[in-house]
Amino acid sequence: MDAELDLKTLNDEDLVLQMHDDLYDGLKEEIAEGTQILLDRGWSAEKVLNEALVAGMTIVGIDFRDGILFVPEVLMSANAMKAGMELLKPILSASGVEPIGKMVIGTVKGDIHDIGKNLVAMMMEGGGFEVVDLGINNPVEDYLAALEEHKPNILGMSALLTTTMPYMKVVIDELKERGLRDDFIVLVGGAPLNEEFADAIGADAYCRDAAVAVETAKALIATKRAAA
Ligand code: B1M
Repeated sequence: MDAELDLKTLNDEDLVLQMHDDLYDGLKEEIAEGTQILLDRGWSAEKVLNEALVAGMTIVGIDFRDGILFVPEVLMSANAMKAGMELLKPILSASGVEPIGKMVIGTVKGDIHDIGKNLVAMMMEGGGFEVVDLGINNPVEDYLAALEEHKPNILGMSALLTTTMPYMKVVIDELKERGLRDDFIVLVGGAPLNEEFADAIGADAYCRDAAVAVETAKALIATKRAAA
């Protein structure tokens, strides 16, 4: 008979490994508990995020690619990851300073992946930006309406599929067509993208991860303000 494992009894290293297993198994409550234990032990939110959650999701991604895990299981892993992220959100998004700029961000049409986009939104808030999150599966009309309504400095787009990443160009081309392209800094990100792709579609920059998104946003806003 299996005795229930008390996560608190594990040392940091074993707890992180256990969390990778729990993420793989889609165990939401255990992931929330493990996240809280690491925070209580003095781990920074970034360290918990990268070493326990993102690293665990990378293992899930490999087995998903190799046909060992399927959509329902990966959805459970994603939900477990979100339970951990909920606890990190207040820490990552606390900046306490006047917003230095505004960003509208959304995952493009046809794409429902939102974990990375949510992380970018949290880290941007933590970096002092106001963020308007459009969620997933956004057609060009949604981006245009949000840009019109919120008048941000930055448009951020996320895509996780090779089949949906070209849609970013549809959005940028529409901005050009309407003479609006230069009104916004356009940042793009998502696992299948790279710098050449961002250049080819006419974005201002590709952001490898959420931390790079914050740095890039700050740098490009400063340059734009200096030039104005
Ligand atoms: Co999807 N999926 N998925 N999936 N899924 C991938 C992306 C895949 C690489 C898995 C694989 O085969 N190894 C593969 C894509 C292959 C390809 O196109 N080349 C894939 C596939 C094929 C699919 C389906 C087609 C599967 C199917 O139905 N047969 C399907 C498509 C659904 C759709 O969108 N229409 C599908 C579905 C799903 C789930 C619903 C089950 C679930 C999503 C749940 C959710 O998001 N709520 C899911 C998941 C979880 C994944 C993996 C395993 C993990 C993605 C993730 O959350 N990573 C993924 C494998 C992988 O990427 N390793 C996979 C963690 C996250 C923190 O990283 O999203 O890269 P990431 O975000 C980073 C950076 O990329 C960057 O910063 C983030 C934080 O550091 N970033 C930005 C992201 N967006 C940014 C925007 C910016 C800046 C930076 O704007 C400024």
